[in-house]
Amino acid sequence: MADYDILLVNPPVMIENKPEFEASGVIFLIDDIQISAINPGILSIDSYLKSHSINTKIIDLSNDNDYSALSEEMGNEPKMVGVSCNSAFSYMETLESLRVAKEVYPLTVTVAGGQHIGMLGKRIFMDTDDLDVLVTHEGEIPMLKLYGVCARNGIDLCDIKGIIFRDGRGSMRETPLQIETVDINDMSPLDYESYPNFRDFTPYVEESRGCPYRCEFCTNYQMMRKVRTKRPEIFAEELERVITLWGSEPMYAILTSSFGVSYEDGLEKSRIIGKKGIKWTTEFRADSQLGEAFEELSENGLSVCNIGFESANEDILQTMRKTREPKAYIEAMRRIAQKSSNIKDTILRVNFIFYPGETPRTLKDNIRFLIENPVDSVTYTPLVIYPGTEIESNFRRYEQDFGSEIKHTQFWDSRHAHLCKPSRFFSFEEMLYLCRSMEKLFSTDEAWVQSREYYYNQRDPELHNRLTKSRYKLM
Ligand code: B12
Repeated sequence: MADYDILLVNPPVMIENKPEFEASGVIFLIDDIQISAINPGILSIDSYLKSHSINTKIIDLSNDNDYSALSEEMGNEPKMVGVSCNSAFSYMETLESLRVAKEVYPLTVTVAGGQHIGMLGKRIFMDTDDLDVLVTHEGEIPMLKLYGVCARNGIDLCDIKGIIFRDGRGSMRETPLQIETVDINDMSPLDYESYPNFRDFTPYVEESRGCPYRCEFCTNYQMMRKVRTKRPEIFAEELERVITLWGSEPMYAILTSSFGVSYEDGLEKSRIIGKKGIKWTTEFRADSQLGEAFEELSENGLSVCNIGFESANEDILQTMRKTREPKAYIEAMRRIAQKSSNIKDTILRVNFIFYPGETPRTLKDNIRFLIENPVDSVTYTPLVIYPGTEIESNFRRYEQDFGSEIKHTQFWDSRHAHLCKPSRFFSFEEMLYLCRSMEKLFSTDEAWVQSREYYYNQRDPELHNRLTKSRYKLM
């Protein structure tokens, strides 16, 4: 009798190999502080399976330096082990977790899924023999069906949509992709207490899933397709439960690709949070109508407002497919920055990407924008090209048009994600230095630190000091 039937694993981060160089403040995790966020995909799958009376267990290795907890926690041969790979920075570690699982129990069915690995598709099977099934998109329904097949000792996986597996003869099989997604309003509530040491992580409520926009550099549209928003009353119930578990002290993350895709809905949810008197953070687009309600969001406790602005240059915005109306988009960002200058209680953090096609003129536009419209904190990251994004297939054109070049190094190649030389005007190294310098020049020290604290274990008493030190860490 197994201790549990399905073990779900959040693997370690970047312990297999380290980058050959460092870039801007956020692409690489700071050496001595590990990101401390619940893996929301794992928790969602776990809660969904439990609601179907399946015995599951989560282990989180994201702050570990080895896999010993995995071999120790395998129990009496679970039927399935599911490993989540939501970023390239845990890819090698996902492969190793699969290897450890197979080594301990060769007959256990290994499954992987997540934002990074799902988009890799068949390519993953070239990197490992230890994976039985890859779930390419959302995991709740495929995991339930896979369990059904395993529990019956069945072998026919072909009825499960959106999976890739090796059949009995070792050939690769891919089932038709017709994404089956859960209704996030109808799912039983997340079982946060199942997540080991959940109080050490940032509390969160999932507000919506999916994104209607199709930015060239993002996987979300490919991965989730439909946007699904949680109804305010369901959101309120979940928030209530989370606050009961974590209390009102920590900063809460409201998880979404873009908060309040519908303006009224977003505003209503902010009022719900406001009544609870907690601090919270979320992200929305520069042209979201919510920008107009910035004062009210702040009064409702929004403490760190992330805006995925990406660029103040119209051509770059169009290359990215961020917007079809770049002028209006930049103006909307300007209005948010101006509103924010009169508001003390909310840190405005604005994200930029150093993109293929940048020239001195495009960079000057960003510098001019930030001088004219100071914000509290800036995140300036080189583009990372992830599998499954449209830019992955468009890149050849950028090589010709802009002189962009993929940077091949052992670290990035092994993880199937890539940095690039952006254009014939900027070398790779110049880009890295410029990104880091832009963050230093246009963020205040205090806001830069405060806008990152919630990524990490908020109960760590030394966290603030260590983050402050890392801001000026030399490359
Ligand atoms: C919120 C968020 C964060 C938060 C974490 C939130 C928290 N827990 O509090 C923070 C800010 C901490 C964060 C950090 C990082 N993030 Co982030 N993050 C997101 C974001 C915006 C939303 C994630 C979300 O809400 N998911 C909701 C859940 C339900 O969906 P899900 O995680 O995809 O899970 C589903 C499927 O993927 C699948 N699945 C997942 N695991 C498994 C496992 C199995 C076995 C199966 C079958 C299926 C399966 O099923 C799940 C349920 O349907 C996504 C982009 C997006 N819109 O999704 C980026 C995203 C995941 N992040 C990304 C990155 C790069 C990072 C960082 C590396 C950034 C950095 N430089 O520091 C770090 C790494 C963190 C880490 N520990 O590895 C990238 C990953 C791209 C890639 N291919 O590598 C994404 C896709 C954004 C992008 N650039 O396009 N992130």
